[in-house]
Amino acid sequence: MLCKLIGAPVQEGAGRMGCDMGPSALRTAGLGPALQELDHVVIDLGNIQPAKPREMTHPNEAVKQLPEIVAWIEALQEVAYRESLDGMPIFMGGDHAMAAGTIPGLAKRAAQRGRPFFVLWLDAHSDFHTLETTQSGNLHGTPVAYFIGRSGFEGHFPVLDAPVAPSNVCMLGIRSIDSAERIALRADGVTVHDMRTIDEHGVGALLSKFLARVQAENGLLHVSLDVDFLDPEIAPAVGTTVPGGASFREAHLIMEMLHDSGLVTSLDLAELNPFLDVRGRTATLLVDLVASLMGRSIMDRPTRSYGK
Ligand code: 4U7
Ligand code: MN
Ligand code: MN
Ligand code: MN
Repeated sequence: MLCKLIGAPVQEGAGRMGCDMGPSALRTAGLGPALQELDHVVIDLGNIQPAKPREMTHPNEAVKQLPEIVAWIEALQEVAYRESLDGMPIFMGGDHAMAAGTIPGLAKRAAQRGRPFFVLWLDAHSDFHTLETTQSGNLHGTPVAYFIGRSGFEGHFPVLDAPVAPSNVCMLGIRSIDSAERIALRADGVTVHDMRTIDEHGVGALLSKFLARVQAENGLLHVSLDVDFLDPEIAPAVGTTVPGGASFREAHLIMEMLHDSGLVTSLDLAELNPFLDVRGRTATLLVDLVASLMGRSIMDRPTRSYGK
């Protein structure tokens, strides 16, 4: 498989700086070589550069860095559309506002191909705020509401060519939702499997059900992985930690099942903040998770342990 690494060093969507170093940390942790070891062809397209932000304001005064984020979204939508013509784009973030660029670009490509488009959203948060409902004003909390076509972005974020059907979005790992988000998620019919549901049924059963649907509909599947999906004990390099996240094995099982399904056509790695990492542990874990997604399995990999 041709894997295209694309750096998206967005940091203006998060409350704290540092996500701009994400692509660099993933390269340093050996994302490219890990994929080559699995016999993939890897090309690194470097980092995306947004155009100069245009002046722009919003009546919700909480909203932060709107011109910068709009510039990023525009640039990423174009790149995602272009680079999804062949191979598997792997977008190295960057805060999760990146998904307001990558996903609409990929969804446009799917529509052009006449294929249904699905999103597996792995996150502690639902990122379902609009520009009107966000209270923190951090725009990494808005991409899902935008790409499914909720109103509340008009005149600011680009008009969508192909909104994603809310019923084609499956969220796993959720454990922090604001009330405005909760109400809208129910109304729009997004599938939300929170941590309690994972505890009760196991990630395997929940994921199989979703994958069966993607397969039955001959869909293209995008995976958007926010580092805070993982428990902060194993993935400390994130600005918005929420306790009680996915375990090491839950995360690997998801990746292994995704690999076996053969359905994944693109990937976001979002919210890695290397400034908050502990000796590269989180970046290394992400590389290992991507390797699982791309075909590494326990039976044919050397054992690696942290520490000395
Ligand atoms: B992330 C939050 F209030 N909902 O709007 C907000 F809890 O990409 C968090 O998932 C958003 O990390 C988190 O600021 C965005 C908050
Ligand atoms: Mn997120
Ligand atoms: Mn999150
Ligand atoms: Mn976050």
